[in-house]
Amino acid sequence: MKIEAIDLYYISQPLIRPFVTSFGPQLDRDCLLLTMHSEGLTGWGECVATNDPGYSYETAKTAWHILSDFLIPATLGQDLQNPEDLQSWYKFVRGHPLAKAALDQAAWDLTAQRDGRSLAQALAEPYEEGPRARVPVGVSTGIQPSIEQTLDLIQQHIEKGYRRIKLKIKPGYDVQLARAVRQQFPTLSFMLDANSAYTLEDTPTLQALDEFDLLMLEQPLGYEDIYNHSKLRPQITTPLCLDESIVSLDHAQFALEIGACDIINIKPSRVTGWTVARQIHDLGVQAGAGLWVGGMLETGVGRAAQLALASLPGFTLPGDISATERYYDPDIVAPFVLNAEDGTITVPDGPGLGISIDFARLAAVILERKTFR
Ligand code: OSB
Ligand code: MG
Repeated sequence: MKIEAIDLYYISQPLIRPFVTSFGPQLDRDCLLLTMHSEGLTGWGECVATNDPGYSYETAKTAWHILSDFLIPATLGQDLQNPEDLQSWYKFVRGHPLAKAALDQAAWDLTAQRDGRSLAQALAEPYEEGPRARVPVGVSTGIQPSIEQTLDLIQQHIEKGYRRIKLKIKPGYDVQLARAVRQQFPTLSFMLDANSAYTLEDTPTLQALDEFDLLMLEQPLGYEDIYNHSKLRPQITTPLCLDESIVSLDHAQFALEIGACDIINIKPSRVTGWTVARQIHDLGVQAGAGLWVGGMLETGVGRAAQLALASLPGFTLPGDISATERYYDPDIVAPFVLNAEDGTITVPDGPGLGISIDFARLAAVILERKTFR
């Protein structure tokens, strides 16, 4: 498939509620969308880099630059056979996984449409079992103004049908929070995400979390660290999960070999996209690691692709893939809803991403657009 044109969009949508993490609050969610055109088909990709370089060094604006000046020119006119082809096209650009992942997603969408199958079916090709029709999901809540409000919010999510809750923590807002949650919800499956807010010196605090029977503790230490996590892990009984530190297949291998984690949160965009995400999935399965699909407050475009990835057999833990109504109202894509009876979301089964774009809504949130051909 010759890649004939690419449209790039900078969009900004208000979040339904501010998302507060250890690196600050977020009220409006900026991101990039792109479309890749070939043979009358259109593949969609989302770049989850956002307003500020809090979670990643990339922002929507750095991604705009890297995409416009380097990645898109290296894509136009190429003959796309398989989405894996992109790995060699982008070798000359170091880093910038979030920018690369937008093109990777569009290429997976485009080739799956060409082959008349869903993205989930395309991703599941190497495995004997097909993609799951529904995947278990959980909800990730930002830091609330008080513990009281956190408990209320958890109750609301449970009533909606969510069966796994993730809470953000930061130093000074951790053990007390976990104790209150466990007291109120004795059997709740819940976990904590520190987004790199601690150091090894905080080991006693992290050990104090052991008694609350957490599903896992996500990324307590440095965002580039693997080694210190391997030192922390034997000192706590809570399963340790890495997010920020796993930026490539190599890093996943380092982490698993030196015993830095029990579980990996695989965010496709953090690792340049779905090709590498699936490689890490395979490595994780081989190593006996727990796996789940992470989220970046995606629009429906990215959400569809998260769901497709999460349908692979190794993703045994609920993903950070909540219903659309938790993020945007309305979204630019027809909403994804929670199946309250089993705490899952149904994986799209139409061709490619299987989404329908609300073009009127999209037009209303675009701040800038550019066509490349
Ligand atoms: O650390 O997992 C994270 C959102 C933005 C940046 C980083 C993270 C998150 C989430 C939200 O936890 C997950 C979601 O999309 O619901
Ligand atoms: Mg995280």
